[in-house]
Amino acid sequence: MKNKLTNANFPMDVEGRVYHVGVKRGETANRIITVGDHVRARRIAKLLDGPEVKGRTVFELVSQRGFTTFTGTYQGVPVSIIAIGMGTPMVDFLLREIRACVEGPIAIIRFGSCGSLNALAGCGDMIVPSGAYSITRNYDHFLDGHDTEPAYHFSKVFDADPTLSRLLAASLTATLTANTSGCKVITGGLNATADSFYSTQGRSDPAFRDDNERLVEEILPRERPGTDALEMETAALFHLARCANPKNPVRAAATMMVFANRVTNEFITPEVVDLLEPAAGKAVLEALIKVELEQEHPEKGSVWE
Ligand code: R1P
Ligand code: URA
Repeated sequence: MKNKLTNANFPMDVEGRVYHVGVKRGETANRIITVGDHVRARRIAKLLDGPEVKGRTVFELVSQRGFTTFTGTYQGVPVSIIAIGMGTPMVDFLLREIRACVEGPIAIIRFGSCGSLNALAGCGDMIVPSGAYSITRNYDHFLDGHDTEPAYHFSKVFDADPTLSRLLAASLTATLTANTSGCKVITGGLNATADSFYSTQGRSDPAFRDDNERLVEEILPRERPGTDALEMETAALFHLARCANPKNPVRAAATMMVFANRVTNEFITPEVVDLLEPAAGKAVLEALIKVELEQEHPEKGSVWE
């Protein structure tokens, strides 16, 4: 951060740039795709309208805290693609700080990767969950005398926006059937958002005590049947969208590429990712521009005008 910050409650610099994402008003659109990986974000940004449409290149900003924002138009509609890195705190930074920079309703789609718990969702398939919940490690369980407490906590389910999810599933089905061989789109199940790639996703690691041997195969299917995907951000997004002030709503949906199949223990190859990411990215953009948003407020002097 180059400039002095004002307001300790919600820090911004003198230009109005938010503290972690680094953007200011006019640099992010009401329609947003969020991903973990900045390489994926750049791949999707390549699909945005070129200078021949608006006479300017796509806006790009890498913040000091590792958020990468691209803003431009897709088929003439303003959109932003924002890479946030990994984990639920990054979702919290993203949504709160973008909210402070965007007037009116927000539509946001997370386009991530996941581990699949569904034998029918193999590596290279896409999942569109109807809702998401969190799995968090109960630190107390690991204290002496507390091991009768459960080691992992399951939240209740937070729903995806049904309209945005339907548009997303339809767009993925249409685009991927045309572009990639044999990719399936799995809808209607749940997504589990874990606070670790390792312990809370049931991966064994002899270097640490995790008490997670029964987590994925036994406890999770009993606690939350119908779970298709395990990843690290979506429940935070759906939860915070639900908590948004209804005067300024946030509509959130998600799709995940299956990178790991936890039933068969397979991992996706880089060649399949190279094929899938741009094709699915295009489908996500197409769903995002279709959703109706009341009172979209184009900022004066915004980077897409
Ligand atoms: C773990 O490898 C990361 O991959 C998944 C998880 O949610 C976690 O962020 O999503 P992204 O590929 O979007 O980062
Ligand atoms: N992302 C995750 O969080 N878990 C996986 O197994 C694969 C991708």
